[in-house]
Amino acid sequence: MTVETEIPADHPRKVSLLIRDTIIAGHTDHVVATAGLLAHGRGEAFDYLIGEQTTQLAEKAIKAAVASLLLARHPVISVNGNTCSLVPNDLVALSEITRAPLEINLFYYREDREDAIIRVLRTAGAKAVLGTRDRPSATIPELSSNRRKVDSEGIWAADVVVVPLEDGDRTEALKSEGKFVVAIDLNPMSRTAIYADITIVDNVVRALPLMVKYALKLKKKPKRELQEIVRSFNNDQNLGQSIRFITSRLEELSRDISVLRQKKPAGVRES
Ligand code: PTJ
Repeated sequence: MTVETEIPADHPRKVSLLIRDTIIAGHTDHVVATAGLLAHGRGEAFDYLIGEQTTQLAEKAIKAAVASLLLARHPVISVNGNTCSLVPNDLVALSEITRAPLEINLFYYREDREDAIIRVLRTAGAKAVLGTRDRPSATIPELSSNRRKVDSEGIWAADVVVVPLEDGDRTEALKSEGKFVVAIDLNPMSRTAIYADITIVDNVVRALPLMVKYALKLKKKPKRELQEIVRSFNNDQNLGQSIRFITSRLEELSRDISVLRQKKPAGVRES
């Protein structure tokens, strides 16, 4: 990957700039769509609102999401350009631990993008990648975008589908096909977020490594316990609390903006 700029080690926004550089490099290498750069900017803005941290609410959603993957008959992890560029190693690790194949599914489909994404996933250790043009495919009738074409042995046959960082229409379509949808989206008000069964309101760069950690931990738990974790999760409630988290954080900041000058992010943890 080609990195655009030297980022000084002491830059206060170093992590954010490094992530941004990864996305830009992904775009140069044809992994990330041009619109993916804009999507990333939108994500950055929402990440700022939650204090660039994994909230306890997101962690609860991560736990439920991983439990649902471990309980699934046929789980699949959908991969787009942004996710592939940001967290290829974690995608492969999560796929292996949960036995959920990776399937490339692009909104802005181009053959060179598909090839570039396969290369990155294979370099990260992926043994099999579904959704490629040489694979058997099926069509999701409710969708008119490129995303309608899915792998016959992947998303088409899946009972649980993970959709990290998506545009708005696919979750509804997957739901009408009877799938259980896990979304990762920093915007708790997006169409993807509100139609998914479990929405993780967090940055994929933090959420995916945590999902891997929970997958290793929960894999050892009995089925009963996993079922209880999924059953007790309420997505509407979690999204509502995520919005409240943002508003109360903003209210606190509006009373004392100086906390933003401190080194640590000014996050308000929910109890
Ligand atoms: O690679 P492709 O062709 O499949 O295209 C992928 C993009 C992302 C370009 C496409 O799905 C798209 O246009 O998405 P949207 O409509 O811009 O929506 C992206 C959503 O993801 C928005 O709600 C963002 O806030 C959110 N988002 C952006 N970056 C992140 C994120 N959520 C979690 N982690 C991020 N790093």
